[in-house]
Amino acid sequence: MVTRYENSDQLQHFADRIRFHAIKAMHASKGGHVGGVLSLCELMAVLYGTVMNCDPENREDPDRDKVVLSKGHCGPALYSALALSGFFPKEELLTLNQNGGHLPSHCDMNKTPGIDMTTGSLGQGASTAAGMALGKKMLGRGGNIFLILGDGELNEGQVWEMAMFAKQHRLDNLIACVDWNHQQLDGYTADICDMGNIEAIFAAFGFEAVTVNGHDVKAVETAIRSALSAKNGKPKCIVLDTVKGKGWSLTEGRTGIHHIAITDEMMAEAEQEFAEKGVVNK
Ligand SMILES: Cc1ncc(C[n+]2csc(CCOP(=O)(O)OP(=O)(O)O)c2C)c(N)n1
Repeated sequence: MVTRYENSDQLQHFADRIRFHAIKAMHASKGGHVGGVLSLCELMAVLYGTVMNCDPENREDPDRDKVVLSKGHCGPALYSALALSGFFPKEELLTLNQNGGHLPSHCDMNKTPGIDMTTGSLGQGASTAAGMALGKKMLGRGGNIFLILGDGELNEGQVWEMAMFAKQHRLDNLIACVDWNHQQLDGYTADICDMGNIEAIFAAFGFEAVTVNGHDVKAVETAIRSALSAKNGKPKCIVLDTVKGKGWSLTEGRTGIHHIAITDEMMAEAEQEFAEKGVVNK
């Protein structure tokens, strides 16, 4: 049975462990999408640590919850959460992006235990998630689909085709979580193609939408539980106000950290920083 975390301190500690092991994995693979991985860790902790009905022992349950990480370049955050939840040994995290391994840089449902949809081409996970949510409805199945989008990804028109579809089909089992870390590949989202008020746009498309501090595990959990309880025919959107590179002093809030190499020296600094939080190799 997967570990359930009962209070905010435990959930935050789980988020810190997810963060540290994701950094270790990206160091082993000589680099990764560090910024967008680290902004996701509190969401991952809340999903796998408390709210989701999903664990290694019920993978075949057709009524379980599923995750579509549409910003699939941030796979290491999800891999770290899965490994620490018992889907595969955490030592395998160190095989990230190696030929013949189970952990490609972007998510692949045919390679990694616990990955529910193959992603990486931005926008496409939105459509597959809506299709999965509709499938559950058509088959009379329980469970929910958690779709995780990047704020830069919202520039993809396919996301808004999904939004129209989700409203039309009354997909109240679809919860879109937007990692609003304010940056995309090469700059601030507001400078490249500003989406304005993300919550308001999703609301205009017929979603029940809310914005919360994406690094406050209690706020994230409350928003998700509220979304799960409102079976009113409306798809849900939770905009997570986050910081790119969160939780590591070398990257938090900086620019130019979308994809970086992690040197041995940087890793040594991370080991020390996370040891001070009580999070090394646990
Ligand atoms: C269709 C498509 N175009 C371009 C890319 C290359 N790409 C990878 S990440 C990224 C930026 C995504 O920004 P955002 O969604 O904000 O992600 P985050 O900042 O959280 O990493 C781009 C353009 C891609 N993966 N898919």
